[in-house]
Formats: sequence, C-alpha cells, structure tokens
Amino acid sequence: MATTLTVSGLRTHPVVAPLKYPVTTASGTLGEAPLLLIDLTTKEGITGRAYLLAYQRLALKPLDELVKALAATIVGEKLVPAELEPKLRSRFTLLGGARGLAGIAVSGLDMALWDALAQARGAPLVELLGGKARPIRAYNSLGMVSAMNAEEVAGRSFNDGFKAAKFKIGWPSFTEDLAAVRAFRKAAPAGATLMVDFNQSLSVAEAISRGRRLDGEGLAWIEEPVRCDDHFGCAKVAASVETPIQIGENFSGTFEMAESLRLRASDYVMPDPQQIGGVSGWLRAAALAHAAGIACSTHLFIETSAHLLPVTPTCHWLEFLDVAGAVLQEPPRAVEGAVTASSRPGIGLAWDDAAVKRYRVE
Ligand code: SMN
Ligand code: MG
Repeated sequence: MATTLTVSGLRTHPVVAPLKYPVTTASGTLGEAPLLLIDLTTKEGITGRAYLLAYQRLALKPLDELVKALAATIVGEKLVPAELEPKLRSRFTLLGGARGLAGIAVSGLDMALWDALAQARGAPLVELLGGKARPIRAYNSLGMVSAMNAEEVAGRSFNDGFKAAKFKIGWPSFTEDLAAVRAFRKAAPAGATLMVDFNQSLSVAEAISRGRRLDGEGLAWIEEPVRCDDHFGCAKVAASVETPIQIGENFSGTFEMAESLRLRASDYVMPDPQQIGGVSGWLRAAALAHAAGIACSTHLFIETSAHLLPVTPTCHWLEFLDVAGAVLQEPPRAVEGAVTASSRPGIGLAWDDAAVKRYRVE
C-alpha cells in the first residue's frame, strides 16, 4: 500500500533565465524568463517540483510571496491533490476567484503536488494519470516574422525534425502581415504546417478583415486575433473566417474556458497549464474540450505538456517554446518534431543548481 505523503514545506527560487531568442509579439516582447521554481517538500523526503512564468520581473516577487503564503496553508496536510487544489482555490472565492497571479500560484502548487505524488508512486506523471508516454507532435513557436527576417527565422526553425512552426504577425498593415506569411511559406520546407499568432492585437472588425484575406494562405490556425477575454467578439471572427481560430493560453481557469466554448469563440483551444489550474485544471479542461469536440493543444510548459497531452482525448499539438531550459539539468528536446514525456518519476524536472545560483534574483 503506497504511503500517503504529508506536505511539510516549500522552497522557492526566483530566477530570471535567458531565452535562446526573445519572443517578440504584436503586444509586447518576452525578452527573458522571470521564473519561480517551486520545491514542495514532504515529511517523507519527496520534493515536488514545478515552475511558473511570471512574464515580468516586477511580478516575480509578488508571485513568490503569494505561492509561499498559499503553501503555508497546506503544511501538515495529506498530499491529496483532489482535496488540496479545491482548498487552495477556495481561498480566493471572495476575491472573485483564483485568477491572475492568484490562479497561477494555485496552479504552481497543484503541479508540484502532482509531481510529488507521481514520484511517490515511482511513475512518470503520464502513467499516474492513466496514460503512457508517446511522441507528441510539436511545432516550433517563434517570434514576430516580417518579409525581411522570414528567411533567417525559417532557416533556424525546422531543425530537430520540426515539420510545423508558429510565428507572430499583427504588423501595422495587413500588407506587411501577408508579405510575412508568404515569405515564411517560401522559406519553409515544402508541406510544413504553419500557424500565425496575432497576440490579441486586432479589433474584431480588423480580425475579420485580415482573417478573410489570409484564408487562402493554407494556415493551420490563426491565434488570439482579438483581446483574450472577448469571447463574444472572437466567436464573430470564428464564424466569419474559414481558417481555424485558436485561443486558450489566457483562459483563467476552466470556468472561463467553459464560457468560451459555450460561445463557440474558437475552433481549437490551447490552455496554458499555469493559467488553467495546473494538472487538476488541465484534466477538467481536457474533458471540456472532449465534450465540445474541440482539438486541444498546449501553451508553453513543454515538460508538463508532454505528460498531459497523451491523456487528452482531443490531443492536438504541443507548443515547443522553451522558457526554462537554462535552469534545467535536462532542457526539453524535440526528436523528429515530437516531444516525449520524461520516463523519470513525476514530471521529470531537475534544477541545474549552478544555473539557478547564477540567475537567481531576490
Ligand atoms: C506567447 C506570447 C508571449 C510569451 C510566450 C508565448 C504566445 C504563444 O502567445 O502562443 O506562444
Ligand atoms: Mg499565443
């Protein structure tokens, strides 16, 4: 009989890690990776690990304080995610729900809880969830592309066997967007799957106009054309444009996702593990996507996503955008354009202590 773990404490490591390339978007640039590394300790000596992306340095300290304060409320508790996650989440009900940094903090602890549980069972997370690790097709996720840099970006984007790539557009004029799409298509390998991401930069009217004029370009999806919380407006875009519309990285929990699906705001979804509610939130999201018959991809969090997609009924694509590799002993890798979950117990995260020391911020 496997022992039930008891939560004993938490250590965090706020770091600002370098990125191989800045993630430039129409709505801002992620030039570095402010990360909160989480070590959730148990009386039995197992440490559950996860990380969170704060996006901005200024958000790192508040996130660190929130995660620490939240973790303190479950010290001494039995490590049962199905009991602890709702308890953590309920702390924010009167605050309007676990959204924003509060929701991200709950997600981070949830991922660490599941990591510890899987380690205690001596199983990779995917197997604890009832699945089996398998190569999940991935697309290389890139920054802004223009007609000027398309050849250079495409030239470095299809190594490691990638057969798919997503790049950002949303330039001041549609002419620039179309030129970027055509230049990247010309420079990409024949038959490559291409997606574009507007990062919420368009009005509904402009998104319909640009989407319709992109319809003939053979794009696999158009991502976040409008503001991430305008599901009604996005539904109008999805109804007006032939190319599939993709959203979800900013679903703050599964209730927002359910509302978005109810409004038919998109053709595909791509929840983000730290926004949707960690592993627990992802399992609920995967069930929603299954019920709605909507293909489900992941956003960031390559290492955890490789465990989650094999147990996602409408599994679609894994996004390959490495934000934590600089502080991991084993950065994520794609082989033949696919990512397979670690075979180590848990998620398989191990910090590179020297790198954590180098990039640590107080
Ligand atoms: C994205 C934007 C900013 C940081 C990371 C990722 C982008 C994506 O929206 O879908 O990759
Ligand atoms: Mg995106």
